[in-house]
Amino acid sequence: MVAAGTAGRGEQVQAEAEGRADGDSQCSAGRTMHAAQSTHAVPHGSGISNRFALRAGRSGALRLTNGSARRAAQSELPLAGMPVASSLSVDRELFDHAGYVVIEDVFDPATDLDPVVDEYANLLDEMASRWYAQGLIDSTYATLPFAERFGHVLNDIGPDGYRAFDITLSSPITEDAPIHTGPAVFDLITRERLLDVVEQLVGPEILSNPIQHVRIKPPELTLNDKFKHKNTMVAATEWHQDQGVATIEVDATEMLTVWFPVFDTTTENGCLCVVPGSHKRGLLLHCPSKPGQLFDLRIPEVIRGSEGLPLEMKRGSALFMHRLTMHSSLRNLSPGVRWSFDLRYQPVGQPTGRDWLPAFVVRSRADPSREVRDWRRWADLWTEARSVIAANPSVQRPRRWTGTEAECA
Ligand SMILES: O=C(O)CCC(=O)C(=O)O
Repeated sequence: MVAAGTAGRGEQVQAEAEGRADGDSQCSAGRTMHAAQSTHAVPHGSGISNRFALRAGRSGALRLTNGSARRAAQSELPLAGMPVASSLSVDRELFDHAGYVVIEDVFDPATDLDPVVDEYANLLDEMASRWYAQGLIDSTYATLPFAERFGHVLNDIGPDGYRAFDITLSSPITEDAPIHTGPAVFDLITRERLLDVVEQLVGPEILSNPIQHVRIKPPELTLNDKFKHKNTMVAATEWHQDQGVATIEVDATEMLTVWFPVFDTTTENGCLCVVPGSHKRGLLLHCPSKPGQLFDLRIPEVIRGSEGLPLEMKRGSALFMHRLTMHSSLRNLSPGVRWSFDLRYQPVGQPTGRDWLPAFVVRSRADPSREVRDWRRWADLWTEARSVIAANPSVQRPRRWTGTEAECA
């Protein structure tokens, strides 16, 4: 554990997050992944010149550190070894081929991410004080570093306590259901550089889809049995497609997932895994969990079949992913926190798949006056929706899967 005296809160939490632990580091989507990914070389005659400096990340994913990777995407490189780009300009062909792209330096750590870390440190302080005063937790754990403190507070309060930190409303949605809607989070959702990338994939009229989460995962070892493997906000996530977790109305919506780490994510601390090209398989069956099972919703092994690629990602980078790309995440076996946001965007005017929750216009080239620019207005949208749902819970509709399908037995 490192706690640099002069470091900002972001640097301190990053320092806490560093370190290694042994454990399951495979993105097995039914079987083990390619062992040879880290040895991929640029094939002879691939047309990739020195302009495209290639280096292998620790995950083995090839990173294209400069400019377009179209030629690689078209055929010459294996799907498992791509695509990461440092330019904000999206190569649409590459995205359409792989079903995702990672872009580096979308966020500036100091100006974009550190304020979020501070906002959450304050929120943790506030919640710990409140719950302690209510006799719900044993201590405020005020002297502990963020990751440890978060783990202790969660252990005492239980899985429901996580809802106070998440950026969406989860069931049961009552008049006082907790949610976090702070200015630093709003600034992330509406960050211009991020929207510049989203616009290339979604078009110029962009809606923020309310299917969004923050996942602050303490070291798995610090969580007690109330949590273990039971909550995808703090534990690993099973294989799924984002279209599969929304209602059926979302099927025609060009929903884009944007996932980004607040601190570097690694195979040790639970990075995301994807199956490149899997969006071309269409929507796959998802099985809801049965009583006693430790997951929420997943594509059964008999259907998923393919191998996954771990996407280790740097602080500041962002993953842009097709709604049908199969993905999951690994367990956090590191001694530090694994922290990410997953947001979704779509063209204005299409259903969100959770139409009882508030969507808002983040960018409108045609009529910028439609954009919500004040975080307080955004927060109000959530409290207004909460009142409507609390008064009439039937506005919420179930997801499409029943679990009675043969593959879910
Ligand atoms: O961050 C994770 O653990 C999972 C994220 C995810 O599944 C998603 O964004 O849809």
